[in-house]
Amino acid sequence: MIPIEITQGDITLQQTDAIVNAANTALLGGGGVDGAIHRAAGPELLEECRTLGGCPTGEARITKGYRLTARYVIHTVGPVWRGGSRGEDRLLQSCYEKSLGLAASQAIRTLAFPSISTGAYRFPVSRAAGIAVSSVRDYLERAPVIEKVVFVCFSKNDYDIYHEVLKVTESF
Ligand code: AR6
Repeated sequence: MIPIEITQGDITLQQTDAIVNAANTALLGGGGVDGAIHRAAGPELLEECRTLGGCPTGEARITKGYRLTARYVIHTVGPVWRGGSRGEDRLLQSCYEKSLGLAASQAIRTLAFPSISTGAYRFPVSRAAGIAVSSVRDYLERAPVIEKVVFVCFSKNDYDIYHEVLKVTESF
């Protein structure tokens, strides 16, 4: 059984070792989940982010979690949706893989993801959920060092979509 869970709520309240932030290339905060994580972690998070020099789309960087319960924040930059033929799927998959790779290298055992790129960056949520679930599943099969991944959906609608995707892929 692959250890993937889906929950509805606020990712800043997760009790996992690390939470993933859907950031932008500057890594200096923003709206949506990025804003919520920076508010909850406190100003030291921005200070550390300033030392990182940004992050390209599809890559990930790690910082401490400061006032969060999570000990680490993994910042990844999802693609802006531009119709689907500009490498968006591959870049989104890379966000999940790079985040998991960083987590594994830091001995992080439990990790929570938001629905990367599906807010301000307008990636269609069903398509993004399919990529999220298959990327995480493939990675966990190859690298079982991660014990649990939680997808934290902000809305009930997103929660239902992720659930459906997980159910469909589990039956294969
Ligand atoms: N917990 C979990 N999910 C959340 C939370 C929260 N507290 N708040 C929002 N979401 P978005 P993106 C959901 O826009 O599309 C930022 O300004 C939200 O409902 O946060 O990757 C960055 O700085 C949606 O389902 O990220 C970038 O500039 C999901 O998180 C840009 O937005 C992602 O929405 C990144 O855009």
